[in-house]
Amino acid sequence: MWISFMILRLATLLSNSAVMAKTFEVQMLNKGKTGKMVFEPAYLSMAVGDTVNFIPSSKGHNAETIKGIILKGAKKFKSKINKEFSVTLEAEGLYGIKCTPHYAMGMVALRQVGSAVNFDETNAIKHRARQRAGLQICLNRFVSRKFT
Ligand SMILES: [Cu+2]
Repeated sequence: MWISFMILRLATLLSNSAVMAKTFEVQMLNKGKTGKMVFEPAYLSMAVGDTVNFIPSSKGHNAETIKGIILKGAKKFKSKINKEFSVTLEAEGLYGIKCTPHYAMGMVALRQVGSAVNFDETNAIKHRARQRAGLQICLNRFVSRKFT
C-alpha cells in the first residue's frame, strides 16, 4: 500500500515537471504579420528549461544566436538553413537571435529566459540600423512588459 502510494506520488511529480516545461513554436517567414523576413513571434518570454522550436515555414531561413546578446556561458546555437530546429534554453537572460542570411534585412528575434539579467549589455550593443530597429522593437516589448 505504502509502496503504491509512493509510486503514484512520484508519477504525479514527474508528470507535473513535464507539464511545466513548455515548448514554443516560432515561424521563420518570408512574409509575416509584422513585415518581410521575420521571426513570429519576434519576442518571447520563457522560463528556464523551456524549449523553442524554430519552424522553416518559408525557405531560406535559419536561427543563430547573436554575438554579444547572450549571457556568457549560455549555449550558443546555429541551425541549418531550411531545417526545423529545437533548442532548450537552460541559462537565464536575453538571447538575441538572427537569421544568418537575412540579418542585414533586420531578421532578428529576442528570447527572454527567466529574468533579463543581461539587459543593459543587450541594450548598449551597437548594430547597423536595420538590425538595430528589429532588436529595438523586441526590446521595447520587453521594457513595456517589464514596467507595466
Ligand atoms: Cu531569413
